[in-house]
Parts: sequence; C-alpha cells; structure tokens
Amino acid sequence: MRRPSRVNCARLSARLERLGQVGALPGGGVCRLALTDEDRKGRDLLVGWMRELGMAVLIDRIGNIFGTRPGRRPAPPLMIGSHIDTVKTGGLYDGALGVLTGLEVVETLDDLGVATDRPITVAAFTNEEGARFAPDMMGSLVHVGGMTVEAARAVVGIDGTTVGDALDGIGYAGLAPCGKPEVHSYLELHIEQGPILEAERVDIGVVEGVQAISWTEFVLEGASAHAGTTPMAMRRDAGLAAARAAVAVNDIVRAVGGQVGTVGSLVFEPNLVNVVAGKATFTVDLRNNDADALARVDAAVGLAVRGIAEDAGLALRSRILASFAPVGFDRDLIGEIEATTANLGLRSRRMVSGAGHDAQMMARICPAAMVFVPSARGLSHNIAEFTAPDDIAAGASVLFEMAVKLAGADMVGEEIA
Ligand code: HGY
Ligand code: MN
Ligand code: MN
Repeated sequence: MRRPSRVNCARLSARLERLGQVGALPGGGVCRLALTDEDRKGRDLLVGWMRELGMAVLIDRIGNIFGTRPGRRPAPPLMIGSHIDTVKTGGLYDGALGVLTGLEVVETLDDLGVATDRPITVAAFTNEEGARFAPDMMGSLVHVGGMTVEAARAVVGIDGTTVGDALDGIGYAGLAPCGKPEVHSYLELHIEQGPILEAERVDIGVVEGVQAISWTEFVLEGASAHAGTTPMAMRRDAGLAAARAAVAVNDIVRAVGGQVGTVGSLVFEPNLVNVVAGKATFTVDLRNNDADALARVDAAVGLAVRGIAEDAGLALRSRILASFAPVGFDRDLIGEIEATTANLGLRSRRMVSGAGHDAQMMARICPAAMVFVPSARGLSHNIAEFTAPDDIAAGASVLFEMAVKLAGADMVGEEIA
C-alpha cells in the first residue's frame, strides 16, 4: 500500500509547468540549450525561487548554481542536484525534475518547521546535456576537478560560439571558485528516459551506476562538384561516404551485446541539391556498461570509417568530444534508497543508467546515488516526454525521506515516515 507523499506535489508540478514555459516550443516540449537566452531565463527563475525560500545562492565561475538551506551546524551539505538545460527537442522533466524536487524538499521542510543537522544545497549544473557544447555533464565535471574552467570556457560549440563567450553573454559567469561547496553526499532524482520501469510496472529505479560514454566527431573531406556534369567515377563524395559510415556504425553496434550507438548529427557542405558534398561532419555516440567492449567497438568504428574514407579517396580527421568510464554509485545509499522505497509502499528495481548524469561526476568526490521514475513510452529527448503525477509524487517522496535521513532532520515538525 503506497503511503501518502509528504511533499506538496501540486506545488512541484506547478514549478515544472512554469519552468517548462521557458523555451517552450510551439508544438510542445522545450528548448533551453545550454547558455542560450532561454537557459538564462530558466536560471533567473530558479535563482528567484531559491531566494524566495531564503536560500543562500552561490554561482561559480562555470555558472553552476547552488542554493543552500542552512543546517544547525555549518557542515558539508547534502547536495540534491541535476540540470535545467535541455536538448533542442526537450521535455518538461529531464533535469528539471531533479532540481525542482530539491527545491520542494527544502520548502516541505520549511512547511513542517523541521531543521536539519547539516545544510541542504540544491544544485543546477551548467551544460549537462552537452548538445551545444561537448562534453556533456560539463558543469559537474568542472565542479569535481575533471576539467579546468579555462578548458571549459574555451570549448567551441556547434554554432561556433565558445562556452566562455556564451556564459559571459548570459551573465552567469559567477565569481565563486569551482569545486565549492565541499559535499557530504549527493542525491539526484531523474526520469529513466527509457522503457524499463513502465514495462515492468515498477515505481522506482534504484540506480546502481551509469554506463560508459564515448562521443567522437568525424570530418570527411572530398571535393564539391557539379551533380549533373561530374561522372560518378570522378566523384569524391563526402556525403555518400558519411552515409556509408552511419550504416557501418549500426552494423558494428548491433553485433555487440549491451552496446548502443547513434549517428545523431550529420552535416553536408555545401548541403545543396545540385552539388556533390565536398565535406561531411558527423558524430558517433557509443555507450556500453562494459568499458572494454566499448573500447573495442570504438576501435572498430574508427577502422571502418578510415576504410570508407580511403576507398573514396577522402581526407579524414576526427576528435573525441566526450569519453567517460562506467560509474558505480554508493552501495550504502543504494541500500538506503531501496529500504526507503519499500517503507513508502513502492516497488523498485535496481538498474544501470543508459543516460549520463551529473551524479556520475559527483560520485568522484562523495557518496552519490540516483532515483529514477518511469518515462511514458520510454521517451526522452523528445517533446512528448512525460512522467505521470503519481510517479513524480513517488520519486519526490523517496527523495524527501532520503534527504531527511542524510541531512539529519530534527523531528521537531510532523512525524516523518
Ligand atoms: O547524453 C546524455 O546521456 C545526457 O542526456 N547528457
Ligand atoms: Mn538529464
Ligand atoms: Mn538529457
């Protein structure tokens, strides 16, 4: 029997809807690409909510936003985080659910008049998606020391802008040094973004870790030529070679269990109906929970693309956009989440995340864990992304009860589950 949620789910849904109006797309869904004006508006809204809740707001040099509710003692905080940037075809929940549920945990504690032993910090990390500026999880990677601020600021995005210029442009290059505050433990509530929880009718995903990620950009260069006058044998068609490469990636990936692979972007130049493409730029996203298997697939893809380029007499260059090993979350926190879920009368199952998350970076510096809630039809990075209110309530309840334990809530207020 599912126990009632202690958080105010209507308030949480209202904030999700309100944030979802920032960068809303005409046909539904959201576009708040990192460090765009839409991202700035979302950040402003979040900072405003944090200040309304009396939280101390700190913005660091890469634009990570931290709002802190004080504890009885100035100890390293429990951090509850995620991101509010989205892909171009984003939904209301990817990232935003984790950040706004963190706010809801804080406001519910305020409503109950409950103090906590240690502070609670709600975090919104910069550029988790990596869709405009690679790699993904950039803000949390800088926070844990995996990338310098300078290197991050120098990254050139898909539109030719640097992170530094975009960050300065939206006014979120904070003064606080990166890597602060030091953190006691980290929790992240996130939508599953896949089909498992819904298919198995399970309420909560207890996330054991995140699979390895490899992003590579390939550039094929031949010669643009007239589509009508150039004999087929004379062509150095970069577009055709890129199309062959995409098929090769798919063939290699499908032959390896547990492997996924995507050619998500492919740009022809000059990209005109009557010109043989002289240049083609495409990306390959490969993921596997087995790092060795991923390395073998990565090598096989590189070899295949090189062979295709040579056969077509094309020049080839490539660069790594992201490369992250598999990550395991904290075993004790995983057990605690399972027990909390059961105590709330909810069904859970353990799982590995197919998507990357800020939690995988935070796991480098403190005990970290994630809680998943179902995605309708397993959809995400799609404007039809949806998670039912009951599922949001269940996830928020688990996060709240975990926060109460980890932050050492004082039972001054209403009896807490
Ligand atoms: O790519 C990912 O897994 C995440 O959405 N950044
Ligand atoms: Mn996300
Ligand atoms: Mn995402």
